Amino acid sequence: MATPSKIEVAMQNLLDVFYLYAKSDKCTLTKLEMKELVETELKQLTKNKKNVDYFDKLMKELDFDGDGKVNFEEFLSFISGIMFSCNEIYMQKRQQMAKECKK
Ligand SMILES: [Ca+2]
Repeated sequence: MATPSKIEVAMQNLLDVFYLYAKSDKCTLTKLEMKELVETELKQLTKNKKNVDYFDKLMKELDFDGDGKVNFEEFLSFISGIMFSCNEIYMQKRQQMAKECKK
């Protein structure tokens, strides 16, 4: 069996994390499960956003179909948003490193 690529590993990890926390019905995250996932798996990115209002707002933003839970598609939308923010920070750091190399 071929060694999975980095992106295949990343995709598998996203699936594993989502279903690890989807405990109640095995296919969606309740607000409490989403809160647990964010606080455990994304603690560096959300360390200042642990209040209840943040999760209420987050759930409303993510719950596109209005069922009160986060399905995998909604979860990926959340991850995409975080990835866009990470990319901006990553690009700024790369530009800064490039400037420092030229000195
Ligand atoms: Ca939903």
